[in-house]
Amino acid sequence: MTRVIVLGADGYCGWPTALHLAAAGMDVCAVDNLSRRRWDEALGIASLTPIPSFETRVDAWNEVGSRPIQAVVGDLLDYDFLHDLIARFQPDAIVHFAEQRSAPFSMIDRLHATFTQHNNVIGNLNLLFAIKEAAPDCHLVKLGTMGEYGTPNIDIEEGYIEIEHNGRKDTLPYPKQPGSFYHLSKVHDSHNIAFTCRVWGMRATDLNQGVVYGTVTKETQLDARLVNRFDYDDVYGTALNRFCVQAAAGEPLTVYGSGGQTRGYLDIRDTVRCIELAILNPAKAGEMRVYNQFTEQFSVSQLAELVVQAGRTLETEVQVDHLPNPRVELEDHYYNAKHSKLRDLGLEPHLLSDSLLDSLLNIAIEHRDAVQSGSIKPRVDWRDTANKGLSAAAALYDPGSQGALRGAIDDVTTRGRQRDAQREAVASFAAK
Ligand code: NAD
Ligand code: USQ
Repeated sequence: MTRVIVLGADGYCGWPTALHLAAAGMDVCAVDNLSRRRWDEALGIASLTPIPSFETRVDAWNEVGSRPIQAVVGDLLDYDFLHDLIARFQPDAIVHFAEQRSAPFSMIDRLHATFTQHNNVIGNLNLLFAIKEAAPDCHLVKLGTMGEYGTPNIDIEEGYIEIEHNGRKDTLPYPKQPGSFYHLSKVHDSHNIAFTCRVWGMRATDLNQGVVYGTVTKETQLDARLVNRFDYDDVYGTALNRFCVQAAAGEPLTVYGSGGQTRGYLDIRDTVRCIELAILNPAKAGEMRVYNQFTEQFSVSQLAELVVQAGRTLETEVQVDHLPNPRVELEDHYYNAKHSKLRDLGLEPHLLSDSLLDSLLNIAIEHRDAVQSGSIKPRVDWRDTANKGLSAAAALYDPGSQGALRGAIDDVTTRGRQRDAQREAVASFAAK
């Protein structure tokens, strides 16, 4: 039986992945520090779909799912917790989703930038040490991002590129030109992982995922309490999901700048399958594999046009606004990224179709009364080092403690009695 720890299992990608892996017959331990729920509160934003507590959704799965999962609340920044978890559970694979993943969040101000890099880089580094010390043969499946590469004027390869220079050739990591302090944190993670593969013989797969859309998977549909989050706000909402909610709420679509920004996109149902495929086909000892995890490329304007068309079939008139771009990014550029390796392993993509767009729009329409109109317009300007509108969130941070969100997550992570309860939970799961 394959034993898997899913880190970040209360999140948008982690939750449906934990369920999917359990349904596929794996022993799943779902871990999260629940910090994302706190960040949402601090920013005054919320998932469009009403997600129950972590405990409630896990209980619901254990009632209706084909194979139960175990849940543990814990923080990757707490090394003792992480080491203990891995030592006791002895996973074959660890899927690492547990990072601060919003580019706009990381660009709010200095505190959000330092917090993002601290949480992501140190959390990932702790994980590498814990795997090496407690389960060195375990396969790390790490979520990276297509945004690590930026938008170069040449084809993007899957992780590595053969270069000829002054008559000599080598295969080297593909150059990185990330577009935010968040995307930079992923580049730092990739370097740390590659180094430990080289030096300690770790086995790792870095999945450079594109922008994910959709919210429903086979497993989340089984019960209303299993509903996945659906972010549409300016900080955590991603392009297509945002556009569907904007259309449902009768707001114009927020295309930034001219809209020629092109990225790789994939359906959440393909995210969960890609993770399964990576686990079923592990990297070799000492190998740092890189797969580009997306299925289709679109420009932002193309996505907006698709939503306008889908609106027509639902008799909803959709307007498109071209807003001054709050980000610093190329709006008219070459983009051709390779993405065949997951297909070669057996991925059968769910391509963006009219029916998917209709169903996404219908979910958005069903919940449109919950849309907070103040969360739609972009509030984070890449050129500003102190984006005032969101400074309330900074009250959660303790500037004296390396930017970590200590105060706000103390009550849900590994302090005092809770740490003991966690150890018991891990021990009882490991004993099963
Ligand atoms: P999310 O914010 O919905 O989920 C991340 C989860 O990790 C949250 O539940 C959060 O509480 C948890 N977490 C964060 N820091 C933690 C820590 N230190 N210890 C324990 N738990 C912690 O994000 P998501 O959209 O599910 O993204 C998951 C991963 O996939 C991220 O690494 C992200 O960079 C990557 N990714 C996401 C997308 C996308 O479109 N959503 C695209 C490409 C890559
Ligand atoms: N955009 C708009 N209007 C919007 C929102 C976004 O025009 O209302 C544009 C952005 O300017 C950008 C593109 O759409 O050019 C994608 O933006 P996004 O917010 O959908 O995605 P991004 O910030 O890149 O981040 C998301 C996830 C992140 C993941 C990344 C994959 O939040 O975790 O790493 O997608 S990738 O883009 O491939 O790097």
